[in-house]
Amino acid sequence: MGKILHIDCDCFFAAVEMRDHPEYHKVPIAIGGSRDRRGVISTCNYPARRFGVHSAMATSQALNLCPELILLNGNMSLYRQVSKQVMAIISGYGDQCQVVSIDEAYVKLTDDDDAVLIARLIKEQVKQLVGITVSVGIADNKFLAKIASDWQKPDGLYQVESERTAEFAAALALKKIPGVGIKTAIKLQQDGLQYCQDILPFSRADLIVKYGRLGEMLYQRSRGNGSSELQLNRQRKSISVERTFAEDLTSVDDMLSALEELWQRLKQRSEQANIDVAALAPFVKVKFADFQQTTLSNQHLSINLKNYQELIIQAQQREPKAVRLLGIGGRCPEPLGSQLNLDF
Ligand code: TTP
Ligand code: MG
Repeated sequence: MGKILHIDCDCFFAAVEMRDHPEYHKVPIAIGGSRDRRGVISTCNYPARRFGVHSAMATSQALNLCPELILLNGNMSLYRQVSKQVMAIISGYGDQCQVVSIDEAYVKLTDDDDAVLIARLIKEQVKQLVGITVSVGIADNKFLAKIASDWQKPDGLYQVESERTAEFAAALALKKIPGVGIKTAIKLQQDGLQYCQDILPFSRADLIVKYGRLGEMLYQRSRGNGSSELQLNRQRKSISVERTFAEDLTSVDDMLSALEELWQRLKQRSEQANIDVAALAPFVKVKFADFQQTTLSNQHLSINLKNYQELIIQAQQREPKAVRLLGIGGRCPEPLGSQLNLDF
């Protein structure tokens, strides 16, 4: 069976900054919003991690933990460009390559490939041509390959050999399984379940009765089972965010202030998914108090806050009714695959 490689860049945004600013090499740096504006940390380099700073932490907390932390705004278009270079190198090593986010991808190898050699070549080439390090995991499926790439970060290379799969999986903490979030992990721990080996004594049926779909997932992952099918050339047709309000919005002003929050979320989500919204056309979705729904879009507009404001004002004028849900998003203005390459 061909091996799966999972490649993940080390402290990606921070690594690009360190590459371009050698003076940041040994000092703690982070990319994130400012403390005054209640910003959060996108990521930080490894010196900063030693202070306990991590992604998604409030900037104020990060600065408390590490007062000398150098905080940078970040440069998304540069990171996207670097991401493309990394992905171009990776995709040269396997016919099947699935880009999962801005800094990670899977490659499926054939039986004849030497997985360790290819992993080393990818690491070397990214280091030489792009100037950052990646960590690579090798295993029989995507789940274990992803765990393995994290095993010896940074600049890591770790293989879970087929014959060691069961043993390796059994020793994993349940919270390491993608899809088991912190809340779920705490709930499982309260039930006396902390490691994959704690799941093994239970039958599949018992786990499903007790935990539903999570139970099925736990049954499979604790045995080291996972998919090795790559989703190829997945092109994102659209991206959107929406919110249902506890109390209906009754004025345009209410809608416009709700829009601000949606706009922040849309930007964040598209950045995380590495989608360039500049290539998409904006749309707004409005559901009224009577559950009637309308969608407004404009193929000729680009995505920015001002254009969403205009679409919302138009939607309100079309149906001046109270609003229970507001959504904004972007979709491909052209038929897929014609001119656009969304890289995702
Ligand atoms: P990750 O691969 O999760 O993190 P990382 O590359 O910074 O660090 P690691 O060495 O542990 O892999 O995410 C990739 C990039 O995505 C990261 O550099 C910044 C961005 N990001 C956010 O903006 N917010 C987040 O909460 C996370 C997790 C990542
Ligand atoms: Mg990473």
